[in-house]
Amino acid sequence: IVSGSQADVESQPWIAGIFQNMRGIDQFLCGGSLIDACWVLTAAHCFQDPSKDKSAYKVFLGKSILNATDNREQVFMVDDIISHPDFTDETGGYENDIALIRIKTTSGQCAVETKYVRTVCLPEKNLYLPDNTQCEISGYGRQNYYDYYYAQRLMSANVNLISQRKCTHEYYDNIRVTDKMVCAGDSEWKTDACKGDSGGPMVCEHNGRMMLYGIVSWGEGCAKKNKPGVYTRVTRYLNWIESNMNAVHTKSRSLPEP
Ligand code: 4AZ
Repeated sequence: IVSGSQADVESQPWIAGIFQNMRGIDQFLCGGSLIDACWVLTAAHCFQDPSKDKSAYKVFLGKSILNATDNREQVFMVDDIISHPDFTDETGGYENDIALIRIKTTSGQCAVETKYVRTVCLPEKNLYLPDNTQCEISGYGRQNYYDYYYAQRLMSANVNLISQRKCTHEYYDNIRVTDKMVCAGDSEWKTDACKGDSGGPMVCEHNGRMMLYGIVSWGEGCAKKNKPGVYTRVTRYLNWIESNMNAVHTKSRSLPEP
Protein backbone atom coordinates (compact mmCIF):
# COMPACT_ATOMS: atom_id res chain seq x y z
CA ILE A 1 0.00 0.00 0.00
CA VAL A 2 1.40 3.40 -1.00
CA SER A 3 0.63 6.27 1.44
CA GLY A 4 -1.16 3.97 3.85
CA SER A 5 -0.99 3.78 7.59
CA GLN A 6 -0.37 0.87 9.90
CA ALA A 7 -3.55 -1.07 10.54
CA ASP A 8 -4.53 -3.25 13.47
CA VAL A 9 -5.53 -6.64 12.15
CA GLU A 10 -8.80 -6.38 14.11
CA SER A 11 -9.79 -3.53 11.78
CA GLN A 12 -9.24 -5.84 8.77
CA PRO A 13 -10.01 -9.23 10.33
CA TRP A 14 -10.75 -10.78 6.93
CA ILE A 15 -7.26 -10.13 5.55
CA ALA A 16 -5.35 -13.22 4.46
CA GLY A 17 -1.62 -13.49 3.73
CA ILE A 18 -0.72 -16.15 1.19
CA PHE A 19 2.83 -17.55 1.24
CA GLN A 20 4.59 -19.75 -1.26
CA ASN A 21 7.42 -22.14 -0.50
CA MET A 22 10.51 -21.31 -2.57
CA ARG A 23 13.45 -23.67 -2.12
CA GLY A 24 12.43 -24.44 1.44
CA ILE A 25 11.57 -20.87 2.47
CA ASP A 26 8.03 -19.52 2.85
CA GLN A 27 7.88 -16.29 0.90
CA PHE A 28 5.03 -13.84 0.86
CA LEU A 29 3.02 -14.03 -2.36
CA CYS A 30 -0.35 -12.27 -2.21
CA GLY A 31 -3.22 -11.05 -0.12
CA GLY A 32 -6.72 -12.46 0.10
CA SER A 33 -10.02 -12.09 1.94
CA LEU A 34 -11.79 -14.57 4.17
CA ILE A 35 -15.35 -14.88 2.84
CA ASP A 36 -16.33 -18.08 4.67
CA ALA A 37 -14.68 -20.10 7.44
CA CYS A 38 -13.20 -22.41 4.79
CA TRP A 39 -12.69 -20.06 1.84
CA VAL A 40 -10.37 -17.21 0.90
CA LEU A 41 -11.06 -15.09 -2.18
CA THR A 42 -7.97 -13.82 -4.00
CA ALA A 43 -6.56 -13.04 -7.46
CA ALA A 44 -5.98 -15.74 -10.09
CA HIS A 45 -2.75 -14.10 -11.27
CA CYS A 46 -1.11 -15.10 -7.97
CA PHE A 47 -1.23 -18.75 -9.07
CA GLN A 48 0.32 -18.70 -12.51
CA ASP A 49 3.43 -20.69 -11.59
CA PRO A 50 2.75 -24.14 -13.05
CA SER A 51 5.62 -25.72 -11.10
CA LYS A 52 3.81 -25.09 -7.81
CA ASP A 53 1.10 -27.39 -6.54
CA LYS A 54 -1.21 -26.62 -3.65
CA SER A 55 1.21 -28.07 -1.10
CA ALA A 56 3.58 -25.15 -1.82
CA TYR A 57 1.16 -22.61 -0.31
CA LYS A 58 0.22 -21.53 3.20
CA VAL A 59 -2.48 -19.09 4.24
CA PHE A 60 -2.28 -16.93 7.37
CA LEU A 61 -5.21 -15.16 9.02
CA GLY A 62 -4.99 -12.61 11.82
CA LYS A 63 -1.49 -11.60 10.78
CA SER A 64 -0.17 -8.14 11.76
CA ILE A 65 3.56 -8.61 11.12
CA LEU A 66 4.68 -10.17 7.85
CA ASN A 67 7.80 -11.97 8.96
CA ALA A 68 6.90 -12.90 12.52
CA THR A 69 4.16 -15.05 13.97
CA ASP A 70 2.11 -14.37 17.08
CA ASN A 71 -0.64 -16.17 18.96
CA ARG A 72 -3.43 -14.24 17.22
CA GLU A 73 -2.62 -15.89 13.94
CA GLN A 74 -4.19 -18.94 12.40
CA VAL A 75 -2.31 -20.85 9.72
CA PHE A 76 -3.72 -23.13 7.05
CA MET A 77 -2.73 -25.44 4.29
CA VAL A 78 -4.35 -25.05 0.91
CA ASP A 79 -6.89 -27.76 0.20
CA ASP A 80 -7.91 -26.50 -3.22
CA ILE A 81 -7.19 -23.59 -5.59
CA ILE A 82 -9.95 -22.74 -8.05
CA SER A 83 -8.87 -20.08 -10.54
CA HIS A 84 -11.46 -18.56 -12.84
CA PRO A 85 -11.45 -20.60 -16.07
CA ASP A 86 -11.48 -17.42 -18.19
CA PHE A 87 -8.61 -15.73 -16.39
CA THR A 88 -6.22 -14.19 -18.93
CA ASP A 89 -3.40 -11.67 -19.06
CA GLU A 90 -3.44 -11.41 -22.84
CA THR A 91 -4.97 -7.93 -22.90
CA GLY A 92 -2.14 -6.38 -20.87
CA GLY A 93 -4.29 -6.14 -17.77
CA TYR A 94 -5.81 -9.17 -16.10
CA GLU A 95 -9.28 -10.38 -17.00
CA ASN A 96 -11.36 -12.48 -14.61
CA ASP A 97 -8.59 -12.15 -12.03
CA ILE A 98 -10.29 -14.11 -9.27
CA ALA A 99 -9.58 -17.35 -7.46
CA LEU A 100 -11.02 -19.28 -4.54
CA ILE A 101 -8.80 -21.05 -2.05
CA ARG A 102 -10.14 -23.66 0.32
CA ILE A 103 -8.18 -23.64 3.55
CA LYS A 104 -7.74 -26.27 6.25
CA THR A 105 -5.42 -26.77 9.18
CA THR A 106 -3.27 -29.86 9.49
CA SER A 107 -6.06 -31.29 11.65
CA GLY A 108 -8.70 -30.51 9.00
CA GLN A 109 -10.31 -27.41 10.57
CA CYS A 110 -11.35 -24.17 8.89
CA ALA A 111 -10.98 -20.66 10.37
CA VAL A 112 -12.18 -19.97 13.91
CA GLU A 113 -13.79 -16.57 14.52
CA THR A 114 -11.87 -14.35 16.95
CA LYS A 115 -11.31 -10.64 17.44
CA TYR A 116 -8.57 -10.92 14.80
CA VAL A 117 -10.15 -13.32 12.32
CA ARG A 118 -13.58 -12.78 10.80
CA THR A 119 -15.28 -13.12 7.42
CA VAL A 120 -16.13 -10.13 5.22
CA CYS A 121 -19.55 -9.70 3.61
CA LEU A 122 -20.01 -10.13 -0.10
CA PRO A 123 -22.06 -7.39 -1.78
CA GLU A 124 -25.43 -7.97 -3.41
CA LYS A 125 -25.41 -8.73 -7.10
CA ASN A 126 -26.80 -5.35 -8.09
CA LEU A 127 -24.71 -3.19 -5.82
CA TYR A 128 -23.18 -0.50 -7.99
CA LEU A 129 -21.61 2.13 -5.78
CA PRO A 130 -21.41 5.68 -7.15
CA ASP A 131 -18.21 7.33 -8.38
CA ASN A 132 -16.15 8.87 -5.59
CA THR A 133 -17.41 6.45 -2.95
CA GLN A 134 -14.66 6.10 -0.36
CA CYS A 135 -13.40 2.55 0.08
CA GLU A 136 -10.53 0.97 1.97
CA ILE A 137 -7.64 -1.17 0.75
CA SER A 138 -5.24 -3.14 2.90
CA GLY A 139 -2.28 -5.43 2.55
CA TYR A 140 1.36 -6.26 3.17
CA GLY A 141 2.53 -5.06 -0.27
CA ARG A 142 5.16 -2.52 -1.24
CA GLN A 143 4.93 1.02 0.07
CA ASN A 144 6.62 2.36 -3.08
CA TYR A 145 6.84 0.89 -6.54
CA TYR A 146 10.64 0.80 -6.45
CA ASP A 147 10.94 -0.70 -2.96
CA TYR A 148 12.63 -4.06 -2.74
CA TYR A 149 10.89 -5.19 0.44
CA TYR A 150 7.25 -5.60 1.26
CA ALA A 151 5.72 -3.71 4.17
CA GLN A 152 6.60 -5.46 7.39
CA ARG A 153 3.24 -4.64 8.93
CA LEU A 154 -0.32 -4.68 7.71
CA MET A 155 -1.15 -1.34 6.10
CA SER A 156 -4.41 0.21 4.97
CA ALA A 157 -5.53 3.32 3.09
CA ASN A 158 -8.61 5.01 1.68
CA VAL A 159 -9.23 5.28 -2.04
CA ASN A 160 -12.19 6.60 -4.02
CA LEU A 161 -14.04 4.78 -6.77
CA ILE A 162 -13.35 6.22 -10.22
CA SER A 163 -15.81 6.55 -13.08
CA GLN A 164 -15.78 3.53 -15.35
CA ARG A 165 -15.76 5.65 -18.49
CA LYS A 166 -12.88 7.79 -17.30
CA CYS A 167 -10.84 4.80 -16.20
CA THR A 168 -11.35 2.87 -19.42
CA HIS A 169 -10.99 5.69 -21.93
CA GLU A 170 -9.06 8.45 -20.21
CA TYR A 171 -6.68 6.72 -17.85
CA TYR A 172 -6.11 3.48 -19.71
CA ASP A 173 -6.18 2.53 -23.38
CA ASN A 174 -9.86 1.76 -24.14
CA ILE A 175 -9.44 -2.00 -24.00
CA ARG A 176 -7.83 -3.12 -20.79
CA VAL A 177 -10.43 -1.94 -18.29
CA THR A 178 -13.69 -3.87 -18.72
CA ASP A 179 -17.01 -3.57 -16.89
CA LYS A 180 -15.98 -6.54 -14.75
CA MET A 181 -13.32 -4.32 -13.16
CA VAL A 182 -13.55 -1.23 -10.99
CA CYS A 183 -10.91 1.48 -10.64
CA ALA A 184 -9.99 3.43 -7.53
CA GLY A 185 -7.46 6.04 -6.52
CA ASP A 186 -7.21 9.42 -4.89
CA SER A 187 -7.41 12.88 -6.36
CA GLU A 188 -3.68 13.49 -5.88
CA TRP A 189 -2.55 10.07 -7.14
CA LYS A 190 -0.77 9.49 -3.86
CA THR A 191 -2.59 6.45 -2.53
CA ASP A 192 -2.69 3.04 -4.21
CA ALA A 193 -2.25 -0.68 -3.90
CA CYS A 194 1.14 -1.98 -5.02
CA LYS A 195 3.08 -5.17 -5.64
CA GLY A 196 2.22 -7.73 -2.99
CA ASP A 197 -1.23 -6.27 -2.31
CA SER A 198 -2.65 -8.32 -5.18
CA GLY A 199 -5.52 -10.58 -4.25
CA GLY A 200 -6.29 -8.47 -1.19
CA PRO A 201 -9.47 -6.60 -0.34
CA MET A 202 -11.01 -3.31 -1.33
CA VAL A 203 -13.94 -2.96 1.05
CA CYS A 204 -16.64 -0.31 0.86
CA GLU A 205 -19.31 0.51 3.41
CA HIS A 206 -22.88 -0.11 2.39
CA ASN A 207 -25.88 -0.16 4.75
CA GLY A 208 -23.50 0.11 7.68
CA ARG A 209 -21.39 -2.92 6.77
CA MET A 210 -18.08 -3.36 5.03
CA MET A 211 -18.55 -5.19 1.73
CA LEU A 212 -15.83 -6.80 -0.37
CA TYR A 213 -16.29 -4.68 -3.49
CA GLY A 214 -12.94 -5.24 -5.23
CA ILE A 215 -9.94 -7.55 -5.37
CA VAL A 216 -6.55 -5.89 -5.93
CA SER A 217 -5.65 -6.91 -9.48
CA TRP A 218 -3.42 -4.62 -11.53
CA GLY A 219 -2.47 -1.09 -12.52
CA GLU A 220 0.36 0.67 -14.30
CA GLY A 221 2.95 1.22 -11.58
CA CYS A 222 1.76 2.31 -8.17
CA ALA A 223 0.31 5.70 -7.23
CA LYS A 224 1.23 6.97 -10.69
CA LYS A 225 -0.56 10.01 -12.06
CA ASN A 226 -3.61 9.10 -14.17
CA LYS A 227 -2.99 5.38 -13.61
CA PRO A 228 -5.48 4.22 -10.98
CA GLY A 229 -5.47 0.84 -9.33
CA VAL A 230 -7.71 -1.68 -11.07
CA TYR A 231 -9.76 -4.16 -9.05
CA THR A 232 -11.79 -7.22 -9.95
CA ARG A 233 -15.45 -6.19 -9.61
CA VAL A 234 -16.70 -8.76 -7.09
CA THR A 235 -20.42 -8.21 -7.81
CA ARG A 236 -19.86 -9.67 -11.28
CA TYR A 237 -18.57 -12.95 -9.90
CA LEU A 238 -21.09 -13.80 -7.19
CA ASN A 239 -22.58 -16.68 -9.16
CA TRP A 240 -19.15 -18.08 -9.91
CA ILE A 241 -18.12 -17.78 -6.25
CA GLU A 242 -21.25 -19.42 -4.95
CA SER A 243 -21.35 -22.27 -7.42
CA ASN A 244 -17.69 -23.14 -6.86
CA MET A 245 -17.95 -23.07 -3.07
CA ASN A 246 -21.02 -25.27 -3.26
CA ALA A 247 -19.63 -27.63 -5.85
CA VAL A 248 -16.71 -28.65 -3.68
CA HIS A 249 -18.86 -28.94 -0.55
CA THR A 250 -21.30 -31.19 -2.38
CA LYS A 251 -18.56 -33.31 -3.87
CA SER A 252 -16.88 -33.97 -0.53
CA ARG A 253 -20.19 -34.65 1.23
CA SER A 254 -21.91 -36.79 -1.36
CA LEU A 255 -22.15 -40.53 -1.13
CA PRO A 256 -19.88 -42.68 -3.24
CA GLU A 257 -21.19 -43.61 -6.68
CA PRO A 258 -22.83 -47.04 -6.79
C1 4AZ B 1 1.26 -5.92 -8.55
O1 4AZ B 1 2.23 -5.99 -9.27
C2 4AZ B 1 0.43 -4.70 -8.56
N1 4AZ B 1 -1.25 -0.05 -8.41
C3 4AZ B 1 -0.69 -4.61 -7.74
C4 4AZ B 1 -1.46 -3.47 -7.75
C5 4AZ B 1 -1.12 -2.43 -8.59
C6 4AZ B 1 0.00 -2.50 -9.39
C7 4AZ B 1 0.77 -3.65 -9.36
C8 4AZ B 1 -1.99 -1.21 -8.59
O2 4AZ B 1 0.96 -6.85 -7.79
